[in-house]
Amino acid sequence: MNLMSNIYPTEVLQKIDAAHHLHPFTDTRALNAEGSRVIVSADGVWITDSDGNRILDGMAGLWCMQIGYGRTEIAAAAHRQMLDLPYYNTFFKTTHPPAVQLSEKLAELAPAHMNRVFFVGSGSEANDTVFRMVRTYWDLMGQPEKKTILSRVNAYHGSTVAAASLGGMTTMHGQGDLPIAGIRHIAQPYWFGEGGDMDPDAFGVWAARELERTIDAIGEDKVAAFIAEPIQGAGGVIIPPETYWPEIRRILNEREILFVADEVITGFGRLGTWFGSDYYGLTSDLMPIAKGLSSGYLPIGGVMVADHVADMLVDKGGEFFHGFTYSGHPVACAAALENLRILDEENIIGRVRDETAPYLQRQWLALADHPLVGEARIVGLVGALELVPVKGDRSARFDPVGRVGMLTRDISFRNGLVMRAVRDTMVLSPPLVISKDEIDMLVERCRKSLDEAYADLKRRGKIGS
Ligand code: PXG
Repeated sequence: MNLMSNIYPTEVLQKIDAAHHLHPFTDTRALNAEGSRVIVSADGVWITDSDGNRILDGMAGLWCMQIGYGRTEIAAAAHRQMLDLPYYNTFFKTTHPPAVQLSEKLAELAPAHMNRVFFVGSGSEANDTVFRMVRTYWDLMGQPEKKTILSRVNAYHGSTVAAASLGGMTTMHGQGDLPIAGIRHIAQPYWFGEGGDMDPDAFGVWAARELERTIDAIGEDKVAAFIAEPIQGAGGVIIPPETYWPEIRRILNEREILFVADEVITGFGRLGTWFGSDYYGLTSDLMPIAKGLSSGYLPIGGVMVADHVADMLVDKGGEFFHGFTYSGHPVACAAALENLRILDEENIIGRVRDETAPYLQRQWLALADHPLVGEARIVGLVGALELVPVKGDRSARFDPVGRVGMLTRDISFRNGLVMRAVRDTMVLSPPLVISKDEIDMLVERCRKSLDEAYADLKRRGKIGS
């Protein structure tokens, strides 16, 4: 092996990176002034940087590393597949065994009414596929005027043009004149930030009824679909009040629109169930998946399609003019299959549900007693802490928004724990294989980081009395 990390010291790598590498979602100028952290290896839930620091990865990479780093079985499966057939497309009346097997396995794991999958390379491609499939479906149903897709403020559905438009991130919309036409964003079920004087249950119903009000305002005959993450991840781990999904279910049952459950983060065990839809009892028509499908070992995603939609597309649709060079890439499919085998045979998701999620939950919710924390919330192995300047006052915000989150994130990194900050909300999504000992370490490092951030703010007169 002749990796650069074995040859060059950190500063040299950082310098080359600064000169040639444009990072995603990054202020490159600010990053280059600081220098990137160089990650060179990883094992289990631990990543190692080029200076030899071992850091607990509380974000599972980018919400994707379900089975933990360093599983040689995946490397072996990819290696075997590369030797047999490193690439072939699935366009021209061809297929190959890994794509066949993975589609069968996904049909087995997905809810019973979903038996077909369209393969793509990422979650963003999955949602661009959703956008075209939804409209094509209504065209085939003889209702081409049903075009508007409803989504939510602060949703994240990806970075391509349609996916970013479906998403509800205003900062993203500001770059490139998005959203594209035909998409409307309704309220998110974010009680802590936007619940006002309502209690969580009342707010959950109110936010859900935004869907109903918007369908009625636009006209049901013009609305094609509603897309939503079971729990908004990148938006700050927005766990809806308990009343939200039941009320959405009622509305969807009464209206003839498609429901798209974006399972890119909540799929493959994050909530202690195979899919977030299983956790919340949701029945969707289309289900974008990615991330945990391969535990990030190789890029792959898909759209699971409900039988009634697939039948329409297949029986009446003729050719669907859509697809990617890497749709069903054989090596990515082989890695995904091995990942699903490991998740399944090692009962990793059952262990999350019965052992590690309840164990983490107890300790995570106890962080709510910290003077910097306004709310702690968690479902399965995905959680958030709301950092606040005034405990007990949900309307108080740090000024400027986001700086305290960033400060706490940097401190946490130095303390050997990756947490992410979304504005001033700390988010957590560790690998599903995290052990109880590692959870103890995670929470201890988290609390230490909160203490240090709090002390720093206090010293500078930014918080408290
Ligand atoms: N849907 C959801 C729900 C996602 O979280 C995508 C679609 C897009 O997937 P791809 O594979 O195209 O990235 C995502 C991705 C963050 C962050 O900062 C989150 C994602 C991606 C990048 C950064 O939390 N989620």
